[in-house]
Amino acid sequence: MTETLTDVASLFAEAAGLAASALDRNSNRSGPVVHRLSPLELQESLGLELPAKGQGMDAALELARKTLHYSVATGHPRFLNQLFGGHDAPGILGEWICALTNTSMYTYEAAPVGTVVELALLKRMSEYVGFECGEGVFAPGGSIANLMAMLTARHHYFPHVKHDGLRPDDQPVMFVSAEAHYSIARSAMVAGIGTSGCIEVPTDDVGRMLPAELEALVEEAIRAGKRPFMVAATAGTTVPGAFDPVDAIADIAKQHDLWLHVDGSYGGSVLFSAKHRQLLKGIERADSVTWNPHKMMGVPLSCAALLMKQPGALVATLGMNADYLFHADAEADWDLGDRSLQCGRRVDALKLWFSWQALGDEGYEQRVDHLFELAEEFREMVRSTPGFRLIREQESTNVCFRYLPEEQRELKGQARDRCEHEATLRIRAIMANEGSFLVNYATLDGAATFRLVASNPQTNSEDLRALLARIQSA
Ligand code: ABU
Repeated sequence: MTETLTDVASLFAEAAGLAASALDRNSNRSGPVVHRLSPLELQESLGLELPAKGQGMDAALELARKTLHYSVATGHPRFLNQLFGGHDAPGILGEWICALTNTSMYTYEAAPVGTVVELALLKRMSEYVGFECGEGVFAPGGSIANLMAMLTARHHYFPHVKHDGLRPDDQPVMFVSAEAHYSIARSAMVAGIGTSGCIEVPTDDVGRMLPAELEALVEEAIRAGKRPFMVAATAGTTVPGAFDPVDAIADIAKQHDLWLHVDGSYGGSVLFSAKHRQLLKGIERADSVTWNPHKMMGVPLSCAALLMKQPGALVATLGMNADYLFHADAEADWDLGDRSLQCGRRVDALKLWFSWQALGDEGYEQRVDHLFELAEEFREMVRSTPGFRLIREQESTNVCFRYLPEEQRELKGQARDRCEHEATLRIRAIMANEGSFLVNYATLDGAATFRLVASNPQTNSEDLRALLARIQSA
């Protein structure tokens, strides 16, 4: 296939039109969130055979149309399913430029703009956390950022592991709330600590780690001959959006010489909000923090950062000094490659840079405050609508609730829970199949529970009322 400049120019002119219509779909609230097909139907509709003979650029445009048609409109105001939502046009432009520049973040030489932009963003985010001379690195998501934090903590207390591996008498254990993200236990598995060395700390009735339980478990582990080395607090748990009491946990970490990590993948963005920032009180006492701008800040996926209090800790842990790539030249200090678990790495910082320039700190603060207000408005609707009840009462952008159909309202206790469980599963499936709303669910207190996430500032009262009405009618 020969590619002429005109072909490329017309491809991207068409693509710009497609992008505009895709974003337009997000303002049509009565249109579907998804044109849902079964996996087999979707395979058929997409036509997945790969041709022996190239089909030219028009084929790419046709694939773009199909991809957009069958993809979930995650920017739609009735997509309430994940910890992200909405769309961010400057961020999308940043993502395009990332693809156009097609480079990798290991060296300043290969990615000069990405390097200085990433460093500037890490500095600003560190300032928000309260790390005076902090540093960090961007990661492909919160899970990998949490893993790098755990490896760094392990290196701090067990530096011999880098070369020799764990010794039988090391016995490292770490602590995390029972409602934390599964990536922490998986990181313990990858780091050689084992999932049994990832000790779950009980939570209170809104899902926050109980510091007294943490202290008791740390002491119990010491008595059992283990070496507690880390506690991971969560700022914004995945299901109810709970914020662990970081300040109280930091006291225990200090007393027992534990590395304190805060998984703020979801809730880190609350640092922008003067009104809600107290939820993260004490975060500046952490040794490391994960913060994903692709969640509450609405930056396109994936955009996640690991922030470290101690400069140099990441390179000490992960650095491999591959001299064919990292040359000892005048710019070597600018190379970010040895801070990361990855070698090839996308320039995810660009889209955050574009987005932050467009919105500013104030724009993010307004966004975060608005999402909290939206969630509270929905909580009030749930409280005041017969048949609905909240399963967690708390300050968060997540709302966990269940519905009991009218003819079952006499039920109590476990019978009521069972009925609500069935209703959640069946009603959710109806809405997902018709594409009217996508709202996720999780098991809370033993029964399936809707988890609505206020993640898109375009979602409004009309959408929230329509959701309750659709749940009732379904
Ligand atoms: N990384 C956790 C995301 C899960 C969710 O969006 O619900």
